[in-house]
Amino acid sequence: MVQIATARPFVFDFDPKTTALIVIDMQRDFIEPGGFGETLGNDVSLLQAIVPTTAKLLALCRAHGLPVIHTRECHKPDLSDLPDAKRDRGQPSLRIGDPGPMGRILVAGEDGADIIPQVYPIADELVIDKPGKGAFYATSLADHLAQRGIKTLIFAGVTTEVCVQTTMREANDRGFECLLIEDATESYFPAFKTATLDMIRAQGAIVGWTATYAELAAAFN
Ligand code: TIU
Repeated sequence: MVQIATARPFVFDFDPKTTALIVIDMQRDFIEPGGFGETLGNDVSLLQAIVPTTAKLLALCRAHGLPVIHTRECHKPDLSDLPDAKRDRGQPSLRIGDPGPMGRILVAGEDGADIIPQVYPIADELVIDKPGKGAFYATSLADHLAQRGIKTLIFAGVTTEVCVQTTMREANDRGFECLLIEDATESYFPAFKTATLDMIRAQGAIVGWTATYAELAAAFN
């Protein structure tokens, strides 16, 4: 067992043999200018701060043999998996499926929907394309984790209060122990990140635990 004695709200133990890293939606569409995040009116440069730490987290987990799963929020080219409610929500400058500078916004196979090079999947790492904010909705993720006997999930990615928190809550309801790496997740709204970390670990880790990359790395030694 690996133990992070200083995790929040209290000590976090996990068995590396039944633990996977899940990196949520580190896509150009959210992190680079001209993509979905910017069409929603956000300053995407805020998310770039976590890229080096997320890359280190990937290297750490790969070195210790943890399975790595990447997710991408995107839709089929015919948009058959895009609900009208999601397409029509708000007043973005470009809607999902519209052509943008990195290809069609949030569409599978387009440059913008792909993962940024710094944290790109390697070898046989699973990449889950998901039409929703949560990675369990309408995907094979639950079956994949069950087949591999995974009980604990370490979370990273963007954005903290949208796709990361939604997926973490889905996982928590399915019986997984969940740890979010604080400096490998980011929001367009710093106050929302702080609030999300607080609400995840409140009430005795009601959704899960949080720790920094350095705390996780130290625990492996
Ligand atoms: N808008 C926002 O903060 N996030 C998303 O739309 N998707 C993800 O979080 N991946």
